[in-house]
Formats: sequence, structure tokens, C-alpha cells
Amino acid sequence: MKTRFDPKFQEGKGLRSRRSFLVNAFFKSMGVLTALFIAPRQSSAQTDFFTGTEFVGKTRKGIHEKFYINFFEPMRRIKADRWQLKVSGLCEQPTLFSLQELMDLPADSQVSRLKCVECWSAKAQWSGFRLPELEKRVRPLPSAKAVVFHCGDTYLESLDLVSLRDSRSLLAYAMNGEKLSDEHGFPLRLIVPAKYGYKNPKAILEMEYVAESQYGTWSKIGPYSTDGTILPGYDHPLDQNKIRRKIHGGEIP
Ligand SMILES: Nc1nc2c(c(=O)[nH]1)N[C@H]1C(S)=C(S)[C@@H](COP(=O)(O)O)O[C@H]1N2
Ligand SMILES: [Mo]
Repeated sequence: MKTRFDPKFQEGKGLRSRRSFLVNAFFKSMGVLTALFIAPRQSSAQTDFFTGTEFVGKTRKGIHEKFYINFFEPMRRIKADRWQLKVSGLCEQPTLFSLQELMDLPADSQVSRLKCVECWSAKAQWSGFRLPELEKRVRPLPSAKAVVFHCGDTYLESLDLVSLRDSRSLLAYAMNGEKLSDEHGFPLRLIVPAKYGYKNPKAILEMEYVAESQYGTWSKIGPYSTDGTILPGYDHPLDQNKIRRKIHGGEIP
């Protein structure tokens, strides 16, 4: 588990070992080696997670007729080898996780429907891990009540810890048995089936533990609740020819 990210340390292995050798020899007995190697933490904005190519922000065409894509603005593709999930804020052990480290956590899967507040819905099998597994590592403080999700397209959404620890909430890195596509939120997205799609942030860069929920991008743009629980009303499932059906509140089958 790495607790810092510095691209130099990945690219310049030779430099690193030479420096460690010299520093090691000189400072070991003084016990200051660790202090020297604690690089200043980089913010997500400074770290180059992205490749040059953009992909479409929002589409309902082609293969996406069966599962629409929603990104409030176009974003660049995330590089898997550079990406790390930053877990920050009110926790005892703020940590950077590689995708592999997340995939090594005890895994779980579920079939659930994602319901957009714009009326369509679609179903998939999602695989990933439950938040409590991550929390064994980062150990949130008692003052933490919510998590703010910072995403690759600058989308921001927050959810309270009770909803996030629900047995149906999943941090997903795979969809229908394949790694998440860029469009569906590679490398990591949140699935909370009882809440509208806008409470299911994609392309997560950072999870920040905070004392209070904050307004998300979508509930600022539209007249949508910050809680985002699915309300009784109507649905047009893409997998059922969009035939209108009545739904009760919460997770829908
Ligand atoms: N990063 C990010 N996540 C996001 C959004 C977004 O614009 N950016 N849109 C949300 C909304 S409104 C919906 S309905 C779902 C759609 O998920 P999908 O694109 O995989 O169908 O993503 C949610 N997560
Ligand atoms: Mo949505």
C-alpha cells in the first residue's frame, strides 16, 4: 500500500535506488530517513491521470441504446497505470490505492438497476467491493458523516455514510463481467440502487470523508433532491422497450 504518489519514483527507479543508498548510508543511524522520503502530497489536479483523447460526454446511440451514457461534460480517458484512488479527509489513515489494491479487497457482485431521474433505467451486473472493506484500511473518524466523491470530469457528489454502508451499495470496477468502460465510469464508480443515477458517481478520483453532506453537481443544476432517493412515479426501462411502468420508491427491480 502506497501512501503517496510521485511519478518520479515510478519512472526513475535508478535515481531512486542511488539516492536511497546514499541517504541510507548517511542518515540511517539518525532515524530521519523516513522524513526525507515523505514527498509533499499531490492534489488530483496536479497528477496526470489522463490520456490525450476525449470521449463523448453523453450519448444514447449505438451500443449505448441499451444503457445510456451520462457525463455532464466530456472528459479525457483515465490511464489505468497512473490512476490511484485518493481517500482523504476525516479518517485516521488517508491512503492512495492502486486499482490492483482495490481489486484485492474482498469482492462482491450484484445485479441492480440504475435509474436516471430523466426517466430511463437499465440493469447490469456490477462487481467491486463494499465500503466497509475499504474502511478497515482508512478508518474513518467518528466525526465523519458523509463522503464527497470527486470525479474525473469535475463532477462532484456526496452521500451520507449510512447510505454508503448499506448492503446494496457497491464500489464497482466491473460491469457485466468486464472491466468498466470509460463511458460507464472507468476505473471506479459507485452503485447505490435505491438512489437516482446522479447519486452514482463515475470515474472517481477521490473520496473525501467530511462532517456534512454537500450539494452535488446535478442537484445544483436541476431541481433534484440532495438525498436522491428514488421517488414513487414512472420508469421507462431500456431493456423492456421503454414501456412505461409504475414504480414504488427506492430500489426498483
Ligand atoms: N462523473 C460523473 N458521474 C456521473 C455523472 C456525471 O455526469 N459525471 N452522471 C450521473 C447520472 S445523472 C447518471 S444517470 C449516471 C449514468 O450512468 P451511465 O452513464 O453509466 O449510464 O451516472 C451518474 N454519474
Ligand atoms: Mo441521470
